Amino acid sequence: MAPHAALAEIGVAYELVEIDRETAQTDATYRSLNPLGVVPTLVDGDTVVSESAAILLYLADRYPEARLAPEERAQLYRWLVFMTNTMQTTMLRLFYPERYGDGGVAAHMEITRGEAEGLRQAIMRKLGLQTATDLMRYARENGFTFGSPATLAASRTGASAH
Ligand SMILES: N[C@@H](CCC(=O)N[C@@H](CS)C(=O)NCC(=O)O)C(=O)O
Repeated sequence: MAPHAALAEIGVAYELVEIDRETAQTDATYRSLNPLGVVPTLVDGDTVVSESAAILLYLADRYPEARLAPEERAQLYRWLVFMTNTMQTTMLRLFYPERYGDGGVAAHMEITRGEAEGLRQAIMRKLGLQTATDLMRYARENGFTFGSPATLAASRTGASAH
């Protein structure tokens, strides 16, 4: 919804494609754009961006004349990250409680572990990588530092599995 509102505010022409949950989860074409099978995804020519916060930052950079982002970026980053890291994850638990089980702590941990492993596999598959060593090579070749969020996200979970 936020990326949609941002596009409307920018005033650029766009096509809104509604994707239902079932399609997002099962359609191979959609999953090639968004490996987790969730919405939203922005396709802008050859550029594909998922994650609402990333889409908003991308649009702010792409259309500076729309002044979506303040000059002073620190508070923008803070609130965007808070919304997607903290607020959104809490809301997802509210919207999809069944995903977290009703069988106590052990069952909850098992579900969460499976979810973390699913995320790790989706990242590695999307990047075409197998091992943590491949990931380090990928990071080096693409100009990511070890501290960049993408590298950290994949390596945190990846390192323990390889
Ligand atoms: N962190 C992602 C979360 C994406 C997300 O979970 N989207 C929800 C809709 S708000 C979704 O597609 N849910 C369907 C599902 O999880 O099956 C983002 O900000 O884009």
